[in-house]
Amino acid sequence: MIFRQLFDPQSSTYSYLLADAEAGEALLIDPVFDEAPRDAALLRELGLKLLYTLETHIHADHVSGAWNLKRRVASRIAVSAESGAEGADRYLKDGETVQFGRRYLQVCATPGHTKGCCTYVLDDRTMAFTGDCLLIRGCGRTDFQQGDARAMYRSVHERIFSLPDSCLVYPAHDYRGLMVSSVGEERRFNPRLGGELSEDDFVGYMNNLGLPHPKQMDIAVPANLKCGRRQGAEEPVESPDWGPINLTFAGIWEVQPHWVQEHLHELRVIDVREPEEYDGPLGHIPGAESIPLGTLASRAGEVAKDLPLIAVCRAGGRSAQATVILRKAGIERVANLAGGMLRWRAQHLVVEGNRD
Ligand SMILES: N[C@@H](CCC(=O)N[C@@H](CS)C(=O)NCC(=O)O)C(=O)O
Ligand SMILES: [Fe+2]
Repeated sequence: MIFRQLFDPQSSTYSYLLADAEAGEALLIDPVFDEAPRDAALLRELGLKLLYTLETHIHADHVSGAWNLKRRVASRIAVSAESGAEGADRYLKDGETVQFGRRYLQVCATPGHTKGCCTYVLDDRTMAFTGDCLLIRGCGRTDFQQGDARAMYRSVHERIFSLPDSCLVYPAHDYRGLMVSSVGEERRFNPRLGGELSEDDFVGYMNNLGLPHPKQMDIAVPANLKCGRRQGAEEPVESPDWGPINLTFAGIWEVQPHWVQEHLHELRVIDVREPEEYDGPLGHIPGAESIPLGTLASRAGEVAKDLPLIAVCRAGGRSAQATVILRKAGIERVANLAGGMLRWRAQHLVVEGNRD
């Protein structure tokens, strides 16, 4: 099984990718709207088909990535039937399972933070995705969105603490950077819900949290009641208009060699290898301008901006850094040639100055 914990620093949200590697099928729990390009890149690079995005609840602090991913990678949207959200492809009920390849998640209703909260438990009960119900040494607040401290106490004790002690707990947020806990650990050490603390102790604690409302609440809740369909975001996916440029999971805008060859006359190619490599055995792309990487930052001003720029090096590493330098210099239409001259040559594309 493939498992990735992904973090959105703006809202301190964790998203979780689970996939059956052999079947190539994936689920993504609690995606974040603005992280959809990153998530789509990871799916593409790992060769995974995203079957469903799943929400643990209607988030109040960030817009869900469910709808944004649906329009990018044609995933379906699953939310709890109790959530009140409209526009989902599937409404989940307690006990139901969501399959990916030969694995599945089981839906476990854990209301309290919101009425429709659920925890997703992996088939072998080794992992539980608790949303904002049980957090690491904490729990979600219960003072808005039909929050109910008594319901939360029961959800945690009856539904989560009844899982094996070794079951790992993965929450939707952590504001201190903690990443994972376990049922046994939280049963003993959770300062609100663990040890001998009673339901009344818990309610007393929760009634005195005194937290300000999340800053994004007025934007997030209405959008999430439409599965993350943000107002004004009706247009197709925003992407560079000058070519088939992909953002990698590493955060680099990249373009494939064949397209570059076919469009050489409408591009400016910057070769950032050393001069002896430019004139070396691999040759260079016809018309490529030689600006070694070490001099690029100081020479970025002399690069003509009339055409989009393609950065090239031997294998695509130094030129990736070149795109970062050029973007920092304010040039937006720039992409890295994937695989560099090595892939260019392997695909028998046109070169000049080569010695073989
Ligand atoms: N400062 C954060 C607050 C986020 C917040 O209130 N988070 C909720 C989950 S949606 C919560 O339950 N927090 C628990 C806590 O902070 O202890 C923001 O403005 O977004
Ligand atoms: Fe929440």
